[in-house]
Amino acid sequence: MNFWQPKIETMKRSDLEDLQLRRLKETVKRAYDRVPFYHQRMKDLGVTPSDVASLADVRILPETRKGDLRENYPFGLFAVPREEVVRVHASSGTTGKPTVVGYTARDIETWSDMVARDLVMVGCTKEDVFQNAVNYGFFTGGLGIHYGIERMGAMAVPSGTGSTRRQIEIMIDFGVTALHCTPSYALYLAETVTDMGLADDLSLRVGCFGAEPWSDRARTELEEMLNIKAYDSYGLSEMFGPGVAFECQEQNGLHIWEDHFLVEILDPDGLPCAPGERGELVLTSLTKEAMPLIRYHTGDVTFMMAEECPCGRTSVKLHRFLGRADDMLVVRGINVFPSQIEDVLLKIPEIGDYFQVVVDRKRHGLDEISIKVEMSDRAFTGELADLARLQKKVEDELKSVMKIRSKIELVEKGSLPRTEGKSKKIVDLRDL
Ligand code: DLL
Repeated sequence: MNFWQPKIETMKRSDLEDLQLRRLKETVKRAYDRVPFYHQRMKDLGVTPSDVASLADVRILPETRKGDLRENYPFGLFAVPREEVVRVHASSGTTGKPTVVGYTARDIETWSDMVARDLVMVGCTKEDVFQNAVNYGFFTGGLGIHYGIERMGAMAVPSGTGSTRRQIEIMIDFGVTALHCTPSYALYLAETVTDMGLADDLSLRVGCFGAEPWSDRARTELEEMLNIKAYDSYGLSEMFGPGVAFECQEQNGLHIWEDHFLVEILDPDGLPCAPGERGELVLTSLTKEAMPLIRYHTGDVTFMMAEECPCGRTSVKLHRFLGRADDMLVVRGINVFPSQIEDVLLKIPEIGDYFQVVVDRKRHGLDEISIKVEMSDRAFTGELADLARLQKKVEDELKSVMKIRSKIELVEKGSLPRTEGKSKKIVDLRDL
C-alpha cells in the first residue's frame, strides 16, 4: 500500500478525534488572541476559547464566509506578524477585491506534506516525471502541487499553461508519467494529442485533475484517450489550496485530511447533515498558523460517505462535488442548477463534452436560457433532419427536468472556447 504519512493516514478514529480536539482548541485560542475579527465575533456570541470542550462544540463558534476575507483585505485575518508570513496567494474572484491568503514557513511544510500524501496515495513514486500544467502565480494550484511533487521526490516539470502543442512535445520528450491540470484543460490536451496522432507516444499513467467540477463521463474519456487512471483533486485557497481532499485508488470518494480540517456538512438552515445527505461543506482549519479560519463556508455541495475505505485510510470520504451552493440561477423565478443541465446533456450520447449556458434578458423583459452544445464526432452526419431531431430531443429532455424551455444551439465539435484553467460554463448577460 502507498502511504506518505502512514501513522496519520491510518490512525484509529478515536485517536484522530483526540488530535482534532486538541488542535481545534489551539486554533480557536490562536484566532481569539490574535485576530481582532474573530475576537469580536466570539465576543458578540458570548463564547471564549475555554467553552470548546468537545468537537461538537464547533457549532457554538462563529462562521466565516468569503465576504469576511474581502472585508479584511488584504492581511486583516492574519494571525502572525508580517515577518512570519513567507508567502501569499490570492484568488481574483468574479467581483470586487481579491481574497488574499497567507502562509508561514510551517504552513508551507504542512501543505507540501498534504499534497505529497495525495500523490503517493494515487501511486506516484520518485520514479515519476510529473508535469504540472496549471498557472504558477497567485493561483494555488501551481506552487501548491509543485511543492508536493518535490516533497515526495518525483521529478517536477513546471510547464505551467500555454502552448498546448509544446506541452505535448515536452510530455513525449521527457517521458512524463503523471499530469496535473484542470479537467477542462486535460480534455483539450487529450483532443489535441489525438488530432496530432501522438496519443500512443505518451508514457502517462496517472492524471490528477481538479479546481473545478468534472463528470464521471469526462473521467472515462480522459482515461481512455490518455491511457491513464484519472483522480479527482479538491481544494481551495482559503484552506491552503489543492490537496485538501483527494481520491484514492478506489476512485470512489475523496479522502479529506481530518488531521488538518474539521469537517461539517450543513443544510441551508445551518443544521448538520447525516452521512449521505447533501449539504454545504464547511471547514475549520486545525493546523494553519498564518490564517486560521473557523467554520469557513466553502459554497461547495457534497455529502459524507459513511462506509470504510478498502484502502485502509481512516479519514472520512466526501462524494465528488455536486456543484456550488451559490451557483443557482434564477430564471423566470425558477431555480436552475448548471449541474442539472450537465446531467441531462451527459446522458445524450450524440452530445460532446462542451457546453455553454447563456442567460440573457430580452427587450420584453423575459429571461431566456440558450445553450450552445457541441456535438460528438459520431453524431455529426451533416443531415439537417438529423440535426433538427437532435435539437428537439435535447430541448425536450431539458424542459422535462428544468420546467422551462431553453433554446439549444448545436455547434460543431471544437467551436466552443477551450481553456487552460477553470472553464466558464455559465455566461449571465443579465444586468441583475
Ligand atoms: O482551485 C485549488 C485547487 C487547485 C484545487 C488545483 C485542485 C487543483 P480556488 O481557486 O480557491 O482553489 O478555488 C476553489 O474551486 O471552492 C470549488 O468550488 C472549486 N473546486 C476545486 N476543486 C474542485 C473539484 C483551487 N475537484 C474552488 N471539484 C472550490 C469541484 C472544485 N470543484
